[in-house]
Amino acid sequence: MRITQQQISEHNKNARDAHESPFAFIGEELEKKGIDVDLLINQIAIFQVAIPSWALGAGGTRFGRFPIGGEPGNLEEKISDVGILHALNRSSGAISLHIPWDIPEDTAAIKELAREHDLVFDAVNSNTFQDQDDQEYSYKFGSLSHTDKAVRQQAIEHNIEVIQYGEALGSKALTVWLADGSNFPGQQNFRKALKRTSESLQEIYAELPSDWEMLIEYKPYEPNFYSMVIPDWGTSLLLANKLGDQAQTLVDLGHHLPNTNIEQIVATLFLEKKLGGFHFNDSKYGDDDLTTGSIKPFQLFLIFNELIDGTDDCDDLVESIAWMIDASHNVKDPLEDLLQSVEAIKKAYAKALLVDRKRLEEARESNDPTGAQSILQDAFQTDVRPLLREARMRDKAAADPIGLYRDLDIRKQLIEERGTETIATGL
Ligand code: AOS
Ligand code: ZN
Ligand code: ZN
Ligand code: ZN
Repeated sequence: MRITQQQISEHNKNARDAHESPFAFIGEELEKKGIDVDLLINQIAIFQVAIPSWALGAGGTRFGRFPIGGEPGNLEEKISDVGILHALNRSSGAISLHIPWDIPEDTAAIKELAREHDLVFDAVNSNTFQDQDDQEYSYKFGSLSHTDKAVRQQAIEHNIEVIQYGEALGSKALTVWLADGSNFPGQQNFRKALKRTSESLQEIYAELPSDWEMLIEYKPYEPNFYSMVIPDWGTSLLLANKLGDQAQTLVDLGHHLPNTNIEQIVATLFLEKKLGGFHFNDSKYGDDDLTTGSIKPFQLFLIFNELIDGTDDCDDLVESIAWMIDASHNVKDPLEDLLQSVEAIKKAYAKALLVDRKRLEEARESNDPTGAQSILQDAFQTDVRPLLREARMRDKAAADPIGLYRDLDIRKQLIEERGTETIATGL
């Protein structure tokens, strides 16, 4: 299943009329403010968000799973699905793999397939939160923090193997998310568990290629509900600092307790040059993994605002951070959901680019909270959709990615190709 350039240009031809006047309007408004619209569109266009291989199928909860059919059953099909997304939006040019769910049998062929879809491989993810059939020791009571050296060793070796797969594919980062923790007070010696984790990470870090990064994710709860060994950004940062320059913190937006000021965490990590990457999603309660921007779009904008505020060069910013989605879907078509997430991320980025930084800083320096708020709101309330649409059309992507996805009945075609009883490996 491939989308042709012909299908896209026909769709765009039909969309052009409705696009012209809103685009002309915002273009004029921004030029009046002294903003270079072409530069802005270019900045929007180059921003790419990696798609996690595990978000391409219907997720589910422990209560049930409702397959939607046509889900990718192997790595080739997952790459093809991300290829569909990237053809539609030219903004999802990378895939983040998960080992062992996505073991590439023939790395050369997989690399070639990705190249055909214009995709690169983003961070590779290790998995020490599940037991695999061929595995000697169980992770029931932890992995890198386990009391038994043999279990820790197995988990260390798995991570090193993941790096090797990643190297063969051209990835440049390993993301480590640990489920390790405890369910009951007294169950685990906090100090020993953290020390063992730090030592295990050290052994993995020693095998990291010199141009790689290790991204350490944190999470306050789940699957352990009393304590997690890496519960928060402070612990992640502490571990990363001990490891060295190549180790960084990864911020998954869903991994905070309610009302946490995530933008401030982001600002601090960025200041310390320790912000390695994001797992974008949204949440109402916890690690809900909902569509990015569906609940708290203002928070997303504020996060980008901090990043842009803390950098001199937005092109460098885009290059230096791993931008990934981490999501799971129960009721939506996952491909539509991912298109919405990417759009929301780029909208937040575009709005943050519009903030009048000079005036904002003046308002801050003169202690004018009303002025500062107005400046942020002015950017946040701007309808940037015509800019994103223009960026896509210039890039030969679809004016309306979900519209075209539906017009072409892509899900139906995928079901015809792969069947209705499909299960995508993943969460
Ligand atoms: C788990 O909650 C974390 O968000 C992980 O980043 C991710 O969901 C997992 O690695 C996917 O397998
Ligand atoms: Zn995550
Ligand atoms: Zn998560
Ligand atoms: Zn999540």
